[in-house]
Parts: sequence; structure tokens; C-alpha cells
Amino acid sequence: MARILITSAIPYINGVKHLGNLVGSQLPADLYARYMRARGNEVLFLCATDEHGTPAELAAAKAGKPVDEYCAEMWAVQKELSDGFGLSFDKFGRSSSEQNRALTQHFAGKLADAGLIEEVVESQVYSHADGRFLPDRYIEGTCPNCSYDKARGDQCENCTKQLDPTDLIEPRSAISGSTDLEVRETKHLYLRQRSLRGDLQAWIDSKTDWPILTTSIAKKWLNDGDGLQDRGITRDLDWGVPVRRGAEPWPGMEDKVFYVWFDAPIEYIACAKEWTDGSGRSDADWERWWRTDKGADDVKYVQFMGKDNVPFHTLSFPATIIGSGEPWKLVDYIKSFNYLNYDGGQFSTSQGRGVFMDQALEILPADYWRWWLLSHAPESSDSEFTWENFQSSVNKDLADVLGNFVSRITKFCRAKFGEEVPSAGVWGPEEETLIARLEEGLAKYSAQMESMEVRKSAAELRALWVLGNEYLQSAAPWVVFKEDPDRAAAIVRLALNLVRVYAVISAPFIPDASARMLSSMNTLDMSWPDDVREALNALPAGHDFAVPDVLFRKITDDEREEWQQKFSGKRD
Ligand code: B3M
Ligand code: ZN
Repeated sequence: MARILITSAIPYINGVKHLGNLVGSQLPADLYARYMRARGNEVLFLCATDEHGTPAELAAAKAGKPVDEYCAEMWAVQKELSDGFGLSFDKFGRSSSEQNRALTQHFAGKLADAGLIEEVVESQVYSHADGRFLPDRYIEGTCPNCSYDKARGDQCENCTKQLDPTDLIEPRSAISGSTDLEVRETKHLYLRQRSLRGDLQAWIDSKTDWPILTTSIAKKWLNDGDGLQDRGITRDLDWGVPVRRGAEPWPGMEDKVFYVWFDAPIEYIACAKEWTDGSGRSDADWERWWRTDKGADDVKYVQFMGKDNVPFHTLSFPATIIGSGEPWKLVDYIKSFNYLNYDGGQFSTSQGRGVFMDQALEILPADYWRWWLLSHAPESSDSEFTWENFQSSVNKDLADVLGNFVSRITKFCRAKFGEEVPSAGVWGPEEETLIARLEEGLAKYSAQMESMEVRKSAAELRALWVLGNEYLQSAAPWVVFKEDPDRAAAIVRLALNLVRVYAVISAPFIPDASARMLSSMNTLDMSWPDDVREALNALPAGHDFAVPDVLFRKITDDEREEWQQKFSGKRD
């Protein structure tokens, strides 16, 4: 049994996330967590809301609420939606927690002790029209690297380059659009990342098994010389973690907070403490996941995120950890994703374009979305959501292949043998062939799941469902029954057991449907089919079951058109 620590990039607090956000980190992280638990490993799966920074302040102002109140409310909204999608976090924390506040200040103190913090008087953009300093994200302009004209002051989302606002060509306020900007002097703390370049280089070079998408982004910003600038880690804002040097005040920094990207990844660690504090566990219980001097040496730590977050996780956060000089666990594997597009354009929170998590659950249960999103995860390239594709995947994969198998065999058994596993007959060559194929398919499925190949895993799972259908088609118990009811009973016995096996192996993708399959098979046996033959005998002759309600319904053409229409504009 291995110990696996899994974190998903923590979603910004300002609003409900869209399906592109979901498939870019939280959902595949959940798939992996569920699979690893199902295989008997000890898993700690953490996520949280990313609550600091100007987006939170502005969203709260727009909602007419104090920012802490706004964040508390939005955390509850996001929590409910993540439960609705079956995201099985052990803890869904908050980056504004007192645990994160203390830990962020602790890291800053350690970095200062190590001589890695520099106080710099810097020029910052002040907007007269807005009456405030403009944080990096709220300055827009043209990227000096790729000429994209909507680059933000912290990062260009087109080429992923991390930027400083003063790098932008023709800067303007993203709040008011005003170009009446003035550069004023203010003192900030800088993390001297450049002096950690050698350590980071060696660390990244040692990660030969990382996905190309991850290492190419990391190496790009490390090797082209300007990716690893020293980073300002404080801001002139009210909302955030107050700047302190550990438990001590930091002279001259009284009215400042840490930069949101400094405290957000530290929340991965603080979240584990939120988990133990909130559940009556001891500090040792979270430290054994995070401190290599306290047992975390044998933990495998995997992070999931969209590609735009990669530089922060391969350079900035490791710089914080390594620079602290303390024995914190570094990430072992970073699984990153490209973007999911929406019907010919981009999903966009600011423009309200696409389908958002709350809207999705209003029209169909989570499993339909989970299946489509995971089976089309943007891994090797960006991928696109279209309603036609969604309709066809749901109808074919879920309704025709898996749903049909379950309904056909359970109904046939009820009609001919009653709602219990029939006892007569023995298995023959057809069953042996099926067992061999299932063994082969399961090995492939497991291998893809282990290596976090999300789309390929979905394809292997679907192939396993197809095997069951093909078997039923060729064994044809409804034909055989007339001549040889005992033989039909043997076929049905196997197929009913296969329903349980499907429930177990499909649960990481479609947990609700799996739970319904298991409950209709009247069993709590969730054991993984390591031995296929044994697994196909788990439900013995005479075992009661019940025909389940329709597992997956088909999406009609009318619905597809209606939804396409409904989600073609901007959400209100
Ligand atoms: N909140 C960005 C995002 O959701 C940011 C991730 C933080 S991970 C520490 O894409
Ligand atoms: Zn750019």
C-alpha cells in the first residue's frame, strides 16, 4: 500500500467555475484519487478556495459585501458544487484560513532568515481614475514576448510568460480602462529566486518522467534566462495575509499583504492542517504527509493543474519550499492540462461564456458531465466542448454501451429466473475467452490510470464495457434459453457479476451510477477485480438483486438544441 498526496490547483473564490476549470484540475485529480483509493492505497486529497488578491476584493465590492463575508459565502457555494460533482476531497479548505496565514508568515520568516528576501523600493502603477494602486492582474496591455494585446500584468495567458506590469506595452487599467496611470514608489519584499536557479534546475532535470507539457513550460522559463526573475511577494492591498516575519512584525510593511500567488500554494500544506484541526486529529497526522523528517519521505505527491499554473508550481512554489531550508515535501509529479474550449471559442468567466458548474448540474446529473469531460480531457492538445459531441458520447458510451448492458441482463434475468443470481449451468469456452479479454483490458486500464492518461483510461474503460456487450450478443442467453435454460443461467450469472465488476472499475469516472449499480446488485463488495475469475464469482448463486432504474437516459435532439441555444450567450 502506497501513500499518495494529491492536490488540485485551488480555484479562485470569485464566482462559480466553468467546466473548463473543472476538467483542468479538480476533476482529473478526483479521478486519480478515487482510483488510488480503490486500489487500496492511502490517499490524502486536498483542495481549497484561493481567496486573496484583487479579484476577490473586486467581486465582493460588486456584490456589495465585505470581502470576508463574500468569501465565506462563495466558499459554501463552491463546496456545494464540488460535492455535487462528487469531488472526493478529504478537505476543501480556504486560503484565508488562520492555518494558512500562520504558515505563509512562517515561510516568509524562514526565507528572510536564509537571506532570500530583499526589500526593494519599487515603482507601482497608481490609477487616478480608480483611486488606487493597480495590482498586476488589473493592468492590461500588450505582451512584450508575443504581442498578445490582452496580456495581464502578472502573466500573459497567451504565451504563459510571467510578467511585471511595467513590462506591458501600452498599459491600461482593467477596472476602468483608464490610461491615466502614474507610477509611484512603494516598498516591497522580493524573493530572490534567481539564487535558487541551480537547485531548481537540478530538481526539474531529475524529473525525467514528467509530462512534456509540464517540463517544457518549466524549462522554458528556467532556461531562457528571464523566467526566474526575483519575485515581488507583497502587495499594497487590505485583503490578504498580513506581512509578518514569522510571528514578528515586519517594520515598514505594516499596511501590506503577501501576494496571492505566494500564499496560495502554501495553502496546499495549510489545508492538511485545516483537515487535522477540523477533525480532532493531531499535527502528526498532517505532518506525516508533508514533512520528510516526519514520515513524508515515502509519500508520492501529485499535483493537478491547468498549463497556465505550471510556472508557479515548477518554479515559484518550489523556490519557497527549497529556500525555507526546511524538510517539506516537494511535488513528485505534475499533471498539467491544456484548455477546453467551448463551441468554437473559449470558456470565459469574465465574459460568462460556456457552461458553469451550477448550470451543468441543473440540466443533468454529475456523471454525464464527468464522463464527457474526462473522456475528452485536454491532454495532448486543447479540446472542444460541443453539444453534438456531448450528446453523442452520452448516448453511445453511457446509454447504449454501459446502461444497455446493465438493463438488458438484469431485466432478462428477472423475466426468466427472477431477481436472484441463477445457479444452474457451467461456464464454457466463451466465458474463458471473455475472462482472458477482461484480464487483458483491465491490465491496460490500470496501466493508463496509474500513469494518469485520462483520455486513454476512459477509452480502456469503455472497451471493457464493450466486451460485456459483445459477450452477451454472441452468447445470446435469450436464444439459448429456449433450448438450454441451464446454459442461459450460466451466462446470466456471469453477466450479473460483471455488473458488479463494472460498478467497481467505473466508480472513479461515474461514482453515482456505480453506487446505483452496486446497490441494485445488493452488495457492498467494492473489491477491485485483481483476479477476474474470482471477481466473476463474487455474487453467488441465489444472491438477490433488483433491476435498477435507467442508469443513463439519452439526450434528445430537442434537448441538445435547447441547451445549445440557452448557453450560446452570456450568463447573467
Ligand atoms: N487560483 C489559478 C487558477 O485557478 C489559481 C490556482 C492557484 S494554485 C495554488 O487557475
Ligand atoms: Zn505573451
